[in-house]
Amino acid sequence: MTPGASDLLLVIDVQVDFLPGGALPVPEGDAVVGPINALQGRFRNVALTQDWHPADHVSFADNHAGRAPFERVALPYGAQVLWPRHCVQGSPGAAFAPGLATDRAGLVIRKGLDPRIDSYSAFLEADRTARTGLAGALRERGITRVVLCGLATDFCVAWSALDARAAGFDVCVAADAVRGIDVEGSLADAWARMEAAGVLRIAAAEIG
Ligand code: VGL
Ligand code: ZN
Repeated sequence: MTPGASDLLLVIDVQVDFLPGGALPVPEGDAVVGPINALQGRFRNVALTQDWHPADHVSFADNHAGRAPFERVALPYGAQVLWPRHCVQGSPGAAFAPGLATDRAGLVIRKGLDPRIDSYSAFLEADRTARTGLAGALRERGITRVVLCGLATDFCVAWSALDARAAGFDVCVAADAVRGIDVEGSLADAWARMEAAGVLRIAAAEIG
């Protein structure tokens, strides 16, 4: 694939709290930074996302009495995994990973701002109703294909990829520029759901 004017690299949640040593570390999360920086140089259009939660966010286990991280709770919009407190707005853990190139991004989108609703997806919050505006912004820029990379494969990358498909974009995931959390088989599930939706798995070396 040779990226052109209608292709966008969408870099999901490469933030301090998702790196080893962070609040919600993704195994080998730091390994995506180098490949993503290299990929950015091949795209004219780059967008970055940040998970960006208020302190009272519903996804934080410590906001639910007697609950522990990685347990599931039922919320009005469905089942929610409870997470360690992470990516609190303006905190050091919410910052982009040190070393991640950010200068070429034309768009930075923050998600998960509503205290009552989680948002793994860069397009649509977990209530499946509230929109971030990303789909419209990409359409206005003439984007037809989205290539995803970043963290975590089985949550924010997968949900964003599926919603990009649902919004009518062609979608690829750069398989060696993502890493997963893998809670109870979530990684294999995510790849299966993406494949079924027509999301293409591509190696970073095939892009350029
Ligand atoms: C993410 C869990 C909670 C992610 C964000 O970026 O994949 N995962 N918040
Ligand atoms: Zn989050």
